[in-house]
Amino acid sequence: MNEPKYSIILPTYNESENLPLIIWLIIKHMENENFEVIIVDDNSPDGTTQVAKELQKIYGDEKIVVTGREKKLGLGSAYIHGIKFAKGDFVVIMDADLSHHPKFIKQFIRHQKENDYDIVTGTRYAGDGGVHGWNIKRKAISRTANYVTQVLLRPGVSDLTGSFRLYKKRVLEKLVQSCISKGYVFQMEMMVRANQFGFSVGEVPISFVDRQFGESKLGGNEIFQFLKGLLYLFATT
Ligand SMILES: Nc1nc2c(ncn2[C@@H]2O[C@H](COP(=O)(O)OP(=O)(O)O)[C@@H](O)[C@H]2O)c(=O)[nH]1
Ligand SMILES: *[C@@H]1O[C@H](CO)[C@@H](O)[C@H](O)[C@H]1NC(C)=O
Ligand SMILES: [Mg+2]
Repeated sequence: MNEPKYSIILPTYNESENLPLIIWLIIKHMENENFEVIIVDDNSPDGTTQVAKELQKIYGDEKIVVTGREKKLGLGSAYIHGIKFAKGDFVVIMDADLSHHPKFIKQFIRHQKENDYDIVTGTRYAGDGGVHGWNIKRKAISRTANYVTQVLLRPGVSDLTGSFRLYKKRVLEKLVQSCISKGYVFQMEMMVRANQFGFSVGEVPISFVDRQFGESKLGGNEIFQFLKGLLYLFATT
């Protein structure tokens, strides 16, 4: 096949209720594309790995790759782990909790092709983009994190803390090698570094919908780590 291949990395922790639906939606919306899904599950106590393996039986191990670590080691390192298994020319990173709708992936692909972008990022903060289902506090945290980063680092991208993106694989590899932060600040650092390296970034407005099942892993410590990471980047770039 001459079509480019897309590797979709899905990091999961306690996503057993969401996984069957997100996989079904990906397969539905990636019709006619050459792709694989790489599930990176950190031995979730709710049995996500077992669900992933069942899905692998249904859809085949060409389409669904199941991998992970012994314990919860964080989102940033889950991406790094997943990339090692990616056989595609492009990597799509998205959450598994249905906050990122797979229907947008084809828009990312189309936009990437138009200008040969190195990265296409979903944005909640431009065009028709938006956030649904978050309370005021969570909206404020996200907006503030985004705004403060815009002011301090001027990366030229409207959504810095989102994680729904498409990357050329070699670009993503270079970025993860050069990123030092872990946790939530990682998404933001990736865009700051992309800007430094001169990678081209396209944007596609997305609607982000808060999860219906399971719990968010964002807590006070993540917010503290984000601020620490942001100040570190501000001081060093
Ligand atoms: N493998 C792995 N996945 C994680 C970890 N932390 C979060 N995730 C997954 O990363 C995605 C985003 O996490 P989520 O808790 O929804 O964050 P939020 O949307 O910012 O509240 C989801 O698919 C989670 O299951 C982790 O430590 N390891
Ligand atoms: C994961 O699920 C288990 C029970 O299935 C629960 O005890 C634990 O707190 C959950 N962890 C997170 C981070 O959601
Ligand atoms: Mg979420």
